[in-house]
Amino acid sequence: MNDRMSTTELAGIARQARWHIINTVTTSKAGHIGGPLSATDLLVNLYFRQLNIDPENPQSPDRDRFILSKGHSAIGLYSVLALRGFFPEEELSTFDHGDSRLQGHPDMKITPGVDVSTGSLGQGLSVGAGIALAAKKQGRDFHTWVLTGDGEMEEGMIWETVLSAPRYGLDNLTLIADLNGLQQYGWNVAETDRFDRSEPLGHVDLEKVFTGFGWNAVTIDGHDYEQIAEAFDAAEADRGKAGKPTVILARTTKGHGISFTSGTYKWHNGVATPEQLELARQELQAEIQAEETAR
Ligand SMILES: Cc1ncc(C[n+]2csc(CCOP(=O)(O)OP(=O)(O)O)c2C)c(N)n1
Ligand SMILES: [Mg+2]
Repeated sequence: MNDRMSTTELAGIARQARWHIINTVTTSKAGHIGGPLSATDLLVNLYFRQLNIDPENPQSPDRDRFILSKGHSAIGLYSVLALRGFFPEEELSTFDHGDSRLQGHPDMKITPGVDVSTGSLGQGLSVGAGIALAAKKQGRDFHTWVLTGDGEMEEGMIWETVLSAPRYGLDNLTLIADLNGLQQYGWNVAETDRFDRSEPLGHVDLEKVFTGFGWNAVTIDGHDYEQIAEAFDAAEADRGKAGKPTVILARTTKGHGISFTSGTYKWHNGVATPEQLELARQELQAEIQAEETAR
């Protein structure tokens, strides 16, 4: 959005989105929770502050593009798209039904606002690089953003694009890495601890690696709205100038925003009990009330 929203307003939207995520997955009785919740603040800042998009005209050729490469977090994207006006919020209750426009993984052919179909991890960055390269060739001035998971970044295809994107000077491409330190289970490192929770990329100095490959790299707290805004603005300001792509290494917490889903691989996916759903509602609602009192 060009008329920029305040941090307080954005945080309020994020709480609504988080409620939609857990409530929708509970209603549909299937879906992912932890990945959508770790990415919510990044998605809200993109869709309500950064992207040049028009919900009334989702196919505009010069719109900014967004690729949710970690497609299993679809309900996070759908919640934000609904709040942004791409389709009615009530439609979220059809999530993952056979005849719904809101499938378990994003489908660009049926869902307004979805630019690329994803779900098979590892592919979104190369698609984003292709779109960014095409934009350069066609002289179009828009930005392409890609969001990956940290487990996803174990996929080799990611690194093929990390290697090649600087070669094409793709300063119109920004990768946001959702570094929540967890994936579906963990690594099978020992029989006694099948679900080792070590970070997928915890042993890697990602800033050094990306910089070495020729990228701009910045590390932020992916739940801090000032840091998110600053990193997004800087990446966008580089378009047409820097001659290299940017990676935003966003440190996040899986399941962020709800006490019992926060910081555990066990809520990678799952369905809340009625008691858990009520607790989540109270926590998100309580925060909304506290914020309103503070205004
Ligand atoms: C190619 C591929 N392999 C496996 C899966 C199954 N899968 C879905 S989510 C997931 C874990 C992803 O972890 P991460 O990228 O860290 O995502 P997040 O923590 O943000 O949920 C896996 C293995 C998949 N969708 N695609
Ligand atoms: Mg992860």
